[in-house]
Amino acid sequence: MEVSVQISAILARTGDRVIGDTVAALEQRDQTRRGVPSPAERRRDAEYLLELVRQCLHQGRSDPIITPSEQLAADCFGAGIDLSDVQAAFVVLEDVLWRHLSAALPRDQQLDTLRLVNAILGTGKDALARTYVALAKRGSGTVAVTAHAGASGTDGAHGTSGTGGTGGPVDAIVQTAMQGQVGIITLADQHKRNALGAQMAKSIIAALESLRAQNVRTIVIRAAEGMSVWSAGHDISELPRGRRDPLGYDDPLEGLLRAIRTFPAPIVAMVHGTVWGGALDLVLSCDLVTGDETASFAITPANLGLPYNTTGLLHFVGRLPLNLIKEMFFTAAPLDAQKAKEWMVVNHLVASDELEAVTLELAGIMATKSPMAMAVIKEQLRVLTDYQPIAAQVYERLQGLRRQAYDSSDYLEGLRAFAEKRQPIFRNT
Ligand code: KGJ
Repeated sequence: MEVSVQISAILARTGDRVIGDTVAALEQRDQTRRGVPSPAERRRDAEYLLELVRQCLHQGRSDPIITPSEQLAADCFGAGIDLSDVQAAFVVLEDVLWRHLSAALPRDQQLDTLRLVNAILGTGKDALARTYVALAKRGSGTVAVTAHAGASGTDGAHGTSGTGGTGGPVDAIVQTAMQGQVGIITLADQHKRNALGAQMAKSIIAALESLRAQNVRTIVIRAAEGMSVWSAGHDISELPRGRRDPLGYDDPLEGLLRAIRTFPAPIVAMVHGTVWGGALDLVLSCDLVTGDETASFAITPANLGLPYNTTGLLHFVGRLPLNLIKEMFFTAAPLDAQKAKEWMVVNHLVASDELEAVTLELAGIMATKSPMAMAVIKEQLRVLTDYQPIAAQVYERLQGLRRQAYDSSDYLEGLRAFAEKRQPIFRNT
């Protein structure tokens, strides 16, 4: 039986107890506070939230929880209620549901169930946090918020976004979940092999913002289960066709790299599968890397005739030995998992079936450490490795050399060859 159907059946039997336990846990949590909701109000809220979870399970998607969560955030913001208080009901219900469901389900279905429940309530929490933060930024209680991909949200701040206008983690290209204080960002664009185009980059940035609003302590970035490509790198179809810097400051991938490097908490790249081009820049921009035997890493601008940007090269220089950087850039050949371990591209190389557990354990340890100390150390290390003072004249010379390359016929040939699925023929013109 499908897990969501089975969960619905369990909820039909235990729904009342779930609500009772949720109300009791919230009451206990708020014993010392003043102005808290009455038990009847709590019961009504828990019933409402559980009903939304039921609707999501029924429809096999998490959209039904988005709009009500946005509305809830707007109501609470208007009433001056703290974001963490609003989120408490989601967090507590997640916990209570998990206890009830794991007691009623066989062991082999527990992980899928946990993921499903986390995904649904995570979407609700995302929508809640996104709306609340947007309202707080604008200082008003009236703002239209939309959660769907491609639609314009507040300040461009989408939480999870999907392809083709379907929002919510069940079918979104970027999904977020919280496990304790560890945030998990899952890249799930199987169709484009998690290529890092504008939509994907914006969605990951929005996911970071949403997790930040939930006081995340550590983040894990991973590809969706079953994917053999972690990420195919920059979306090549979105690269400019000559006469414009392909990796300029405003390129969405560049913005994403900055968001990761400046995020004030450790980010772990958990790599199962192959990593290509700009995705390697992303992996190296994360603070730690874990991987399994399927992990491989390639940096491929030489296949496209693309002049990599100086900031990007600095990311590599700050992280890897120069001879390895040169071999990887000049051959564009993937570095296999074992070599990646030897060259310290990955901190931990483990078997596939241990990767998630090892990564979450590592993230969990960091989540218990001082957030302030970690944030400042991360920023110090970034500043120490990101900046290389060069004279304006020297930088302009490098830009001029790069311009010759991206204005060349070879660059266009590289892009054409990729689109036509053939080897490029470079003529050095
Ligand atoms: N950009 C845009 N579309 C992509 C990309 C990409 N990077 N990678 C894959 N796709 C599209 C393909 O065109 C296919 O579209 C679909 O995803 C599945 O790919 O033909 P369509 O279905 O419309 P494919 O090749 O059929 O999948 P696999 O056989 O599983 O191979 C996966 C690979 C990742 C090995 C393969 O797609 C590949 O080699 N992709 C390009 C990898 C790469 O060199 N990326 C680096 C891009 N360059 C950079 O990031 C940068 C910054 N750079 O400086 O070079």
